[in-house]
This record gives sequence, structure tokens and C-alpha cells, in this order.
Amino acid sequence: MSVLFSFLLLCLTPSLAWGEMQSAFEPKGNNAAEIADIMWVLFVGGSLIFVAVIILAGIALFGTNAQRHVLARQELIIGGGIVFPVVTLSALLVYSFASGAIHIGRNAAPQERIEVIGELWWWRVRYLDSRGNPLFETANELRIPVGRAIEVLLKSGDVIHSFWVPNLAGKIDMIPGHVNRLQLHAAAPGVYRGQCAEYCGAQHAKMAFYVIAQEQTQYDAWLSLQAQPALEPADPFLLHGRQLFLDNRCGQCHAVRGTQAAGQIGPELTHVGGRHAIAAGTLPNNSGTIAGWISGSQQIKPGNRMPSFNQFSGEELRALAAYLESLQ
Ligand code: HEC
Ligand SMILES: [Cu+2]
Repeated sequence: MSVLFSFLLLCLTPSLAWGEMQSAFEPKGNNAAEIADIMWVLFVGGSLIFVAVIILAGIALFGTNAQRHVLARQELIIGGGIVFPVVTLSALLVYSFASGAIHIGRNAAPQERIEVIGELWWWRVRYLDSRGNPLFETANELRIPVGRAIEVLLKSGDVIHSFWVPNLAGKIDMIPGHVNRLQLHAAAPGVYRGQCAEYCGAQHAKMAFYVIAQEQTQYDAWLSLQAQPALEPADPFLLHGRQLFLDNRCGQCHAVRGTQAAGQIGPELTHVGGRHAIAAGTLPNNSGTIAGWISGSQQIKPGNRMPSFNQFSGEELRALAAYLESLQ
């Protein structure tokens, strides 16, 4: 009974995990599609064999004497007990290794390289030129052009993290002192959620990010915008916000290119207003959530490296948040 129950549960699991957001069952790129194929072959093959074994066990327990004699024949025992598992398991091994090798070998010459460094508990992202020198830095978001292979260099600044965007690729650990490589390929434009997949401390669950796949022209426009320094605010309210940012030592931890703020401890904020989310996928990005984060970051993500700043008046907080939101 319990065997049957666990089998039913097993059949249900994929359907529970089905969904629009962040799912390995809905591949949207070459590598993810290959992984999904391997998974289905193993799952369906395993299920068929499981059913066959249960039927044989049923015959052995409840069959007539004649049926049981058939089961006890030496050919069946050697064939079903030795030859079949050896052949099937070897074939599956070769199949999954071969697919894995294709998956690494294909797209062998990536045109774009992005470095992603796991931090407690967010993602430092650096776009690199063809010689591997950084073009600019951003955080918690990767933009990639649709249909092209992007190589992601994965590192860690502290503990082991793991980089996983289920709709686009497999999961690879980010290990301190070591560089792992992963190919990202998106077949269609979209916003794909990723998640740290290796427990890395108290706020591990709030260490997510987004991969935004765009058509080449939009992507190129984004790239050239990111390389620019921050916009000079025209509005006095935004200028006040910038002054507050500079006067309250936000720049000790954050960089805003084009200002004196050049801190390296926290995410780079030069174009923070254009990102999909803040605090590593924890909150949507708008002036309200930015204000909430500044005044209550320790309530939202306890233990993270940014202190809560509760010295600001409502007006000051609004100006500060509006300034950051304006950094598109
Ligand atoms: C001691 C270092 C430190 C100081 C000082 C600091 N921050 Fe932060 N800040 C961080 C860290 C670290 C994060 C990332 C936290 C996380 O997501 O886990 C962060 C995240 C943020 C984010 C979200 C960025 C994103 O893309 O996710 C904003 C906005 C921000 N800080 C604004 C400010 C402002 C405004 C000030 C000054 C009032 C400030 N910070 C002062 C360290 C600091
Ligand atoms: Cu992590």
C-alpha cells in the first residue's frame, strides 16, 4: 500500500512544481531543454520498469501455480535479473553522460561573458569585455540577448552559494577561490527568476535574482546605458535626495558612478531604478519599497550588512527614495 502511495505521490510531484515562474519543467533555453529531456527519459523509463516489477511481484504473490513456474525459469531470472538491469542502466548512463557533454560543448564560443559573485545575501554582477576586463558593475539582475550563448563565470566572495535559473540552465555551485562556468541561453524574451540553491546563512531564502532576456537591439541599448554614469538630477527634490545619500555615508558601501560614492561592500546603485527588484529579489522596485528598505532593512532581511536608517524624516526618506528610483 505504502509503495503504491509513494508512487502516486511521485507522479504528482512534477505537476505540483509546474508553474509560470521558476520551473525546470518549462525550459526556455537549449540547456534547460536538454536537462528536461534527460529528466523525462529517466522518469518515464523508471516508471515503466517500476510498473513491470510490481506486476511480476503481483504474479509471484497471487498468481496460479503455472504462472509462478514461468517466473521461476532460469532464463527469466538471468534475463530479467541480470542482463536487463545491466543493459538498461548502462544505456541510461551513456545517454545522460553524452547529453551532458553536448550541453557543455555546444555554443563553444560564447560572445558575451558575465561574472557573477555570490555575496551575503545578494549577487554582484560584472559585465566583461572580450579580454575579460570589467565594463561595468550591477547587482541582482542579468540581462542577456535572446538566442545567444552567454558564458557566466561564477565566483563567491564568502561562503558556498549556488546559481540556479531553472527555466534556462542547470544548477552550479559558487565556490570561494574557484571559478565555475555556466552557459545561459534564452530562446524567448522574458523575465526568468533565479535563486541561490545552496544554504548560505540566515537570509539564504531571500537571495534571488532575475535574468531578463531581451531582443538584441533592446539589449544593446541597455548595455550602453549601463556603461554611462548616473544621470545628473534636474529637479531640486531629487538633488536634495542625492545630497542626503552623500551626507549619510551610503557611499561607504554603495557606488554611484558620477558621484563621490564609491563603496564596494553593497550593491552598485548607478542604475538601481531600472532594476526589476531590490534586495536580491525580496521586494519589487519602486520608491515606496526603496524607502521601506532604507528605514527597515534589518526588519526586512535581518542580519544583512546594511543597517536600518531610521533617522530620516518622512520628507527626507521620500527624497532619498525618489533620487534612487530616478537612477534609471
Ligand atoms: C554598511 C554598508 C551599507 C551602508 C552604510 C548602506 N548600505 Fe545599502 N546595502 C548594503 C548591502 C550589503 C545591501 C544588500 C543587502 C541584501 O540584499 O542582502 C544593500 C542594499 C541596498 C539597496 C538595494 C539595492 C539592490 O539593488 O538590491 C538600496 C536601494 C540601498 N542599499 C540603499 C542605501 C542607502 C540609501 C543608504 C544610506 C542611507 C545605504 N544603502 C547604506 C550595505 C549598505
Ligand atoms: Cu546564497
